[in-house]
Amino acid sequence: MKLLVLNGPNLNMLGLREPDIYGRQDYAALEKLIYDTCAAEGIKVEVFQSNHEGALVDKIQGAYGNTDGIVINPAAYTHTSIAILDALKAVAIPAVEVHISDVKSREDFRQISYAGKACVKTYMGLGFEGYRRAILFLKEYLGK
Ligand code: CA2
Repeated sequence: MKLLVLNGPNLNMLGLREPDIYGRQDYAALEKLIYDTCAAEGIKVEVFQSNHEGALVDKIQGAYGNTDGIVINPAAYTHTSIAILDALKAVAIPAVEVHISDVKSREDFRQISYAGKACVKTYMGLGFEGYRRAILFLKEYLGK
């Protein structure tokens, strides 16, 4: 079983600012949690972060035919990117949306999730734990 974990713009800045919203741990700690979770579950994983919408679209397209599931936190592109939604629909790989913060209780402009429309499940407001839950969910969902 192979998963792709995608993180969108500014998530590489984790731990540097806004700790009340995103916590104190940095991006390297998030990557470690993902790699450790997947190793413990016998899952192959690629983790990719980009500040560029097209790079995320390219990565989703590149997963076609070689990846069983996608975990995606599109960050701000969640609320704007029909391109990421279309890419997820195009590859039709089961995807789970993750948000570190509780987006539902934040600003109006964060209330729409385009990527979420192509996802089988969403975890939000659980901090980094949301990524671990998403990985475990996909393992169960994919029956592997
Ligand atoms: O809660 C989430 O995971 C978000 O996807 C994070 C995005 C935000 O635009 C979404 O609405 C919700 C923002 C990521 C920016 O991360 C930062 C990290 C450190 C300092 C400032 C921002």
